[in-house]
Amino acid sequence: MSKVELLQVGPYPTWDEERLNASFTMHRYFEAEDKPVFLAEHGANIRGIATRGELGANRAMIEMLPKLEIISVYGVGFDAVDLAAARERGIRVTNTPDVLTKDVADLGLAMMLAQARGVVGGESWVKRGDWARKGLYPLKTRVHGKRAGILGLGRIGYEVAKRLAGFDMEIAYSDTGRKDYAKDWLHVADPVELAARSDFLFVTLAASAETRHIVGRKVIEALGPDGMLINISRASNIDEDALLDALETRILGSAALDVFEGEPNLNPRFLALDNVLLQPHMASGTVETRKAMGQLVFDNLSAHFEGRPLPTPVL
Ligand code: 8YV
Repeated sequence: MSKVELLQVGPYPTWDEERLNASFTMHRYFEAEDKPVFLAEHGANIRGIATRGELGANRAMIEMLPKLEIISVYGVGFDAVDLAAARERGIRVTNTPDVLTKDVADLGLAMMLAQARGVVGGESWVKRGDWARKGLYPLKTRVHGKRAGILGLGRIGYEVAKRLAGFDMEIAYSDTGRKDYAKDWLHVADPVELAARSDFLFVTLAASAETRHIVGRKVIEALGPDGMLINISRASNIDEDALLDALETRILGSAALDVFEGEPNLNPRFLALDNVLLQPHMASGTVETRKAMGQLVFDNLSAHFEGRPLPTPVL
């Protein structure tokens, strides 16, 4: 029997590519020079899309695939998939929740600590010989005991808060309502109010059209010149122009960011700043988690084409 044909939107680690290639015919979209021509050539027989969180599948792509049945996302975020287009045609969508939650939270904490304590600058201080030449490294900011705000207390926000509790921080969160699993933490409905009472504001919201630019000028100004914004969700949750303006003028103290509009080609204004920590969208990037994510992508596709229930459906 011939193998089911899939569209592969972006590269995966070798172990995932080998497993997918063994079971499916993979059409490597990301290597095609002329993408519309590639879709016109191969689209007719493609029954599934294997994509990544940040790459998704837009309406134009979905419409070029008349036999499409399933979109399997390597990532928890499915905001880049046009769900309306999928729903209209009864196309299933899956993601990879849970397996990445703790790694994403770990990186959020690492970013806060690294940025507050100047870990990256400290290493340059040693390597550039400044320690011997100039003396002691400039003093940095304390983390423990400070006030943390979590914008979005879902799975990732909850794991961030749990870790912050270990640093004796005062924890508050904004979400659609009070969460019964967050009894020790203060619920603050308004994100501006949350920012105003935070030294460190973590953005851990699942992104959607409704949350676009939820962190805008008002939230950023409320966080203020001593505050730090940490984003481990999606760039669309933040008004990037407002953020850049505030960082440049020091209306906001600093930021630690793992995600950017137009990544990997981020706004060059970020590169000129000395009050940001920039990470290459790697919060889920451990071997252990990426292996589990790849397995789930494969398991969802296999289950669908073998007529079994999907392990982690979105639609
Ligand atoms: C990416 C992510 O999918 O989980 C998400 O939503 O954005 C990430 O895990 C990952 O970078 C692989 O591309």
